[in-house]
Amino acid sequence: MPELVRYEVKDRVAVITIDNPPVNALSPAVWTGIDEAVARANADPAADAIVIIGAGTTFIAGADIKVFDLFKTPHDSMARSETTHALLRRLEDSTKPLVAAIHGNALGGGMEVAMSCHFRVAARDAKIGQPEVLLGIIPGAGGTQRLPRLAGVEAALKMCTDGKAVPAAAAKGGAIDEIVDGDLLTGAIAFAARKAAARETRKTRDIALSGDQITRGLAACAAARDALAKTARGQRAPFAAIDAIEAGLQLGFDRGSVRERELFAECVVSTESKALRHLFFAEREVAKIPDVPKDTPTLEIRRAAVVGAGTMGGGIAMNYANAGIPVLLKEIDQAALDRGLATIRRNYEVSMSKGKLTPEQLEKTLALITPTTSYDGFDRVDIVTEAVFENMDLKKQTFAELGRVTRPDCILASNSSTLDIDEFGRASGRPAQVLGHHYFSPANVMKLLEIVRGRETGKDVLATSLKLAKRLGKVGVVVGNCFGFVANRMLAYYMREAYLLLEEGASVPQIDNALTAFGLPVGPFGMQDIAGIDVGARIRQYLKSIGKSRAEGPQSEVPDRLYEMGRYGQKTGAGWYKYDAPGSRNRTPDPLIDTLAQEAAAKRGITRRPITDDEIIARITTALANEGARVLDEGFALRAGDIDVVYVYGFGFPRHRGGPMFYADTVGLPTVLARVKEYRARFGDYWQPAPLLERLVAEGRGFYTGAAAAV
Ligand code: T1G
Repeated sequence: MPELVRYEVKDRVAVITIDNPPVNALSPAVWTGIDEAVARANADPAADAIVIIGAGTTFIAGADIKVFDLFKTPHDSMARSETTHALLRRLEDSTKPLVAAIHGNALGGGMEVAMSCHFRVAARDAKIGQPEVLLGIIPGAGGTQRLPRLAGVEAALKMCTDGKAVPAAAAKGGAIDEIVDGDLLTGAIAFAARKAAARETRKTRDIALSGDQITRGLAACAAARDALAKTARGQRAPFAAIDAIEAGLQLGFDRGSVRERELFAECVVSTESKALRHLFFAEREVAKIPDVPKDTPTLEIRRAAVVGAGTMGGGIAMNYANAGIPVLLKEIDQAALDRGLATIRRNYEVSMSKGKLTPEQLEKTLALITPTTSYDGFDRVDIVTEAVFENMDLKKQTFAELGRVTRPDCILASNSSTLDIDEFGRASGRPAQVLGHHYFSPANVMKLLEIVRGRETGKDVLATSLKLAKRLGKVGVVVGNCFGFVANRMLAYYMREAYLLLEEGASVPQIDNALTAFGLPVGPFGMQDIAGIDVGARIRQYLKSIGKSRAEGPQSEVPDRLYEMGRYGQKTGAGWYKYDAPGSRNRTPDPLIDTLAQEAAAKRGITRRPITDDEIIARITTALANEGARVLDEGFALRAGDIDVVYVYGFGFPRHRGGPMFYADTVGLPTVLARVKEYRARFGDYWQPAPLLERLVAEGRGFYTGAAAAV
């Protein structure tokens, strides 16, 4: 059994090293090890002071998140928290100076251990933070009580409600006492020895807050609550963090700590926290491809190229330039190229106006994008992303050309959102180098990258794509090659239900508002007006031409009528909504849509009726889960978690609901299946339960749980 907590004495300073790779998480054994080691140091005549440090690349990155699944009731959590709080008080009561030496990250429980030490020194590039709200919990080891005393109430509120890590150097003079340049352990031992010589210790819990600090702190709590009311709708944890900090200000450290434990216990057993913890691990699982070993060799990406400078092509080129990778941007003619470049410059100017970019940085980044109307230089790039019109013949022609003008080991990726990647592989003559890199609009903003695996795509090409996704700041998810892959294949069912609910009696604003209240950033109709109604219409036309449709069941005529009217959405000033002007985001509902819906309903012999928001959510989430079960069963997604990550990053499915598959588990698969059957009886046989859904219910299981009972 490797020693998780090591003890040695150096220059009369006891050095306690936490060694629990990969991130020194606080498992129960680590907690106990720290407790025993500090007690040992206090009793050790050879030591005048104590340093706690992490082995490897980081200090302690928090409690072991997996442990929280053991808490079935708030009581389970309370018992554990009382033990932890008592342990941290013992650290604080150390009679010898106790110093935390921080490198890498001190996060969550790691930061709370550090704050229970008397002093904290850190490497200049270290980070500290309380990211618990990102897991649907709050700091549960005294962080909401000690951080305000060290960093001030305002800073503590920000760190505990947005969960973002802050540079240790920026916290100097507050939570951090000294920045160490050079060897951290040497610097920490010297610092500790100085404190020992001065017989200096300091209990964070005894740092008193003045009346004025408390008054200003309470006002800051109220202001933080108001601000969060807009940004954290439907979530509990950020507000619970404020409640705990406020309790500390009003009741003092000890009773504030009790309130913290109660609030933590409430949060840790919540569905919100289970959903966010699920996503924490699901986001890390997506990078693991069973048949692509971790040590699969990857290709170095030094230069790139993009074919097509439209909305998507331009955004993709920006991703490469933002990552410092020189990129050729090709268009068929100068006019199209100039339009594409103008959009790119406008996007960067918007970032500059928001202070995200300096003029120098703008010009430096733009200089990495080389516009061209020829394939000159394509023989020197490591990857090409094709982003031309979503048309099979045009794309096959492009891949044939790319197969001729690029190096044999060059990766050829397509940004197609629906079409057969293997066709492009065949057209290029080297299918092993071909795969899909499906970005989401706007490509320079949305974090999801669907990496579509073709029948012959090489493992090195897949491994390279996953690594590249991280480098471009994207979350890469490997999916199979079926029509619409994972994201758009399931989206077709989401949109089918939205259109049918409209025909049956709901309105565009009602449906969109129901989904935004559920937690999505935008509803189906607002989303289509942003992406363009024409994009969907052209895909439907292509499918019609090959005798297919995107989703079984009735195809509403309303979106095609809008297309025929030239109402493509924001870009034309009208779509599902009316806009102040083409390109404007200011929208108003348009009664014309209700007329079109009534006409479509009449043609299909439907009697329109009042529809509740609950039915809207139930129909849409059931359609997503049912089709998701098919995608999983057919092997086009490796794990249910991959589907959740696709929807959270591709469409903004609310994180605190865990994604469509996790959400289905919270509803309970027996209920989801019953709904599919109810809808089949009410609306038609196009509602067919996915075989996997039926199997899981029959076996009493969920997508994630052993038991099918609601999570
Ligand atoms: N618990 C368990 N496993 C963890 C973990 C943790 N806290 N942190 C990371 N891992 C695993 C992760 O799943 C992955 O596993 C591997 O470590 C490497 O992680 C009491 C209640 C530190 C910034 O929220 O943000 O303390 O996939 O791929 O990109 O009040 O990990 O290899 O099998 O992310 O270098 C609060 C969570 C906990 C920080 C490093 N702490 N971790 O990023 O590596 S709650 C957090 C991170 C708490 C207290 C409360 C990041 C990182 P595998 P990785 P990375």
